[in-house]
Amino acid sequence: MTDTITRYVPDQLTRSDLLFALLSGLVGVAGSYAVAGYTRQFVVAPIDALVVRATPGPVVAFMIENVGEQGHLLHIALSFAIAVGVLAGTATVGLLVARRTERPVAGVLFAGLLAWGIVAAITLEPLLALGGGLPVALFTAVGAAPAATPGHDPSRRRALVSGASALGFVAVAAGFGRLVSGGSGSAAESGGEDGEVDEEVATLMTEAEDNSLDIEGDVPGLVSTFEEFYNVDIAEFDPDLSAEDWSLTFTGEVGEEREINFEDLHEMPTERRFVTLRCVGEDLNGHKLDTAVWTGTPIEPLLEEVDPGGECGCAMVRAEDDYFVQFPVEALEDGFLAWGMNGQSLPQSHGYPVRVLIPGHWGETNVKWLSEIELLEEEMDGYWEERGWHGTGPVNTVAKLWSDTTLENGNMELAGHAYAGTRGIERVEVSTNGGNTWTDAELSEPLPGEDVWRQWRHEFEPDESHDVVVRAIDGEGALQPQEESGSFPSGASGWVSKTVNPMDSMGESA
Ligand SMILES: Nc1nc2c(c(=O)[nH]1)N[C@H]1C(S)=C(S)[C@@H](COP(=O)(O)O)O[C@H]1N2
Ligand SMILES: [Mo]
Repeated sequence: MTDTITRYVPDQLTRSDLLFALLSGLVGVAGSYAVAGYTRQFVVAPIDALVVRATPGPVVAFMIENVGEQGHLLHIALSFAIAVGVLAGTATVGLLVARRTERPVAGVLFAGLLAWGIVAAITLEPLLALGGGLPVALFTAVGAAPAATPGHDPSRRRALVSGASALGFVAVAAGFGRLVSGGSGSAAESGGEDGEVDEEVATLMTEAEDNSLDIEGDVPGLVSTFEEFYNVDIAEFDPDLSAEDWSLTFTGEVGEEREINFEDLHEMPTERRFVTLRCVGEDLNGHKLDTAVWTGTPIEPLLEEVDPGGECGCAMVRAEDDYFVQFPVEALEDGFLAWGMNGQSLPQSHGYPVRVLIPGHWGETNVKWLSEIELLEEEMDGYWEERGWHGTGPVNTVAKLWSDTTLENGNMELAGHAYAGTRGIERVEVSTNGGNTWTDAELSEPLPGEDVWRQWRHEFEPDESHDVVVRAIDGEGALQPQEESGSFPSGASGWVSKTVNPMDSMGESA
């Protein structure tokens, strides 16, 4: 007979403590997701931004060229792991405090406060940070609760039950978080949902449809839909801005600093323009090339008002996601501040509420979530240039071979788009014999605007297999260079080629 039941409180961390710490980290991240959704207020978001910024340039370039879109998955997985690790760390410290002071409550409070503080500090959302802090405190409490009897260690059963409830919590939190981010009515959903397309845009969209060639194969039209339009972001989490709070400042070497808001912008003369964007990082025959009808206002009058100075005649354009790119004021003067896309407000992923469009230059100059235009004294590297890219200049000329299809009449149809920035496209030539002879392809009528792609199509009677090559001639009469290079650092070059066979009629282009 024992007279008293002494409580068994180890003062070292046990293996099950570490398990509880890990569970705490998991539920902390899940809790943060439950209240914030997949937004910038989610604890993983700022960590991901840091990871992205800390990744060395050559690694980023390698990922873009070789891993492509899946590269995002890698850094987001790493960021998740870091978030779980950090919150598990706070629980570990809490459990240590509980053991050492023999006061579980102190440990739990410590862990909860620390977790809340860290989430609040990195997301700058003290209230939403409770979503991360409370679950950590809860699971630390379960882990810190003293076992009832010596010798009989119930931690295993407790761990099992807690593990199961943690999983349950994560699942519920995930469902809830999806509701929050899906139903927040944030800018993410504003594109395409805020009503009527104005008449001028509608006319342009109709013109684009009328000009589109009759292509049997799977080739996008002359205007890309929101779903089709490619996306390149430095961060996984887009800034979630409101038009009312948005402003643009002109700073640095200016005669007069100036700040304009969304209303000011709308009072400027409004224009609608077709503009094509192409990413310097895309493969030669890749699909990071798209066109929209944009609504906005020219930058030049605004620039004139601030009276830009500075030795280099160059500007750093900055954005709310800490993106920055530097290029000549001369290019900026031709630019456009856009708040509309295909007749809707900009979707969040394309820069809501305001983005820059620079005609004829690589995609990276088209700054989304614009915040500041700084006139510089001397040239500085932008975000991508720091990572070795040369992507601020004019685009390379390219003719894409996006489809080869055997038609019902037995003929073969080749089709795609061609783009040369502000030089324009004058001709697309197709060879079906490996470049021995060339034929002009059918071209879509040019759309209004100085920076718009064209569609091309070519139909021929195939024998067996054909080595198809396509090349464009730009509006200045220059032939698309034949010399091949990868996209890094200054854009892919060469002629797109593919062996096509009428037998495998469903053939897809390389
Ligand atoms: N603020 C910001 N602007 C940005 C980027 C970015 O990551 N952040 N990416 C740039 C790059 S590399 C390209 S190719 C285009 C892509 O624009 P889209 O996502 O609207 O197609 O935006 C450019 N503007
Ligand atoms: Mo890009």
